[in-house]
Amino acid sequence: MNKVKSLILAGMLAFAPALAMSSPALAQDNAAAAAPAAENAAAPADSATNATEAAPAAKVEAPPRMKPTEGIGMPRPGEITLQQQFSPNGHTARWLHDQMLLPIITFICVLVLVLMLYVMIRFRRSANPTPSKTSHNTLVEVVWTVVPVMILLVIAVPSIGLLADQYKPAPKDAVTVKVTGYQWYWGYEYPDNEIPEIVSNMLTKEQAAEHGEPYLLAADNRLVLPAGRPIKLIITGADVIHSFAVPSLWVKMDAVPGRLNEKSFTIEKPGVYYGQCSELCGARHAFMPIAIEALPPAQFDQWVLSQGGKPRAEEGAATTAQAPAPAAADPAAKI
Ligand SMILES: [Cu+2]
Repeated sequence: MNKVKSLILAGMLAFAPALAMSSPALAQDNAAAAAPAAENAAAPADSATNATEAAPAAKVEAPPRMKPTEGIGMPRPGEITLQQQFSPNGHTARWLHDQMLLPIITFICVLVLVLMLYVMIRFRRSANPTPSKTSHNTLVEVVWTVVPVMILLVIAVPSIGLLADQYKPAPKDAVTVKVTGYQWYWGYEYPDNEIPEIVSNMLTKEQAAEHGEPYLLAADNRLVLPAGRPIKLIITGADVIHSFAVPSLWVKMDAVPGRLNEKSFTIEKPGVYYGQCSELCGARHAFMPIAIEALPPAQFDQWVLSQGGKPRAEEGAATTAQAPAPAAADPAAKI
């Protein structure tokens, strides 16, 4: 019904040909135009506003463009450790790095330094003119073999567990997005939601400042994903090897031409998370950022509709009723 209405309305506005030809593309433009307009209501958008005025009557409006939180989902000045994490694997990884590897490395470095200083001072030629000729000591040799093995074993347990988790296949109800790396921008396609590829380019310095976003990380069309639902990215490259990397979500996967790489993860909190291409891919490698906008599930469905896409049946059910819904919606998934 809505579509019929929209066509009539659009026809009256003499937009009919454009709408019929490329309605998803137009919706995308609308979303992009609506976002800045919502952000600074004082500054009226120009010609694009006409399109957005026509749209709400017929189409679902995209949720307003989310503002990033300073220091969240982006690097902070002077930061030396990993970024704050927003996915389960990210927490494990950061714990492994900060609580386990770093203390062990520090302890070993300090121990070796102290031993060397002791040897250099205590056994220098003037203090120890006739050196010992001892060449073997069974106890010491056993200790310095067994202790490192034990340390490696202790590290191996959480490390291999994390490695396995990182390659765990996504569950069936995961939201699937095909990510394509191009020289030098990203394309995001939602095959299950029937949303064709959305192209994402970097914002200029002026545009980024206008939107209150970090330059070199902000993008015009973000990769919109639901928070709290499992996500499956199918990652590929169109020309050369790129790498899709978002540090705060513990996501990094090469985008290789002719190959489909898979990455699954869950975003714990709604927010804006930034990343960059992390494989040297040519002249403008530094200018193809990744911006992920994680929306609450209901808003994500709204966004899918605003793009002319279809929220999947089980996703819709999950948003209306929280906890028991996924189990109840399972039979629907088989249809
Ligand atoms: Cu690159």
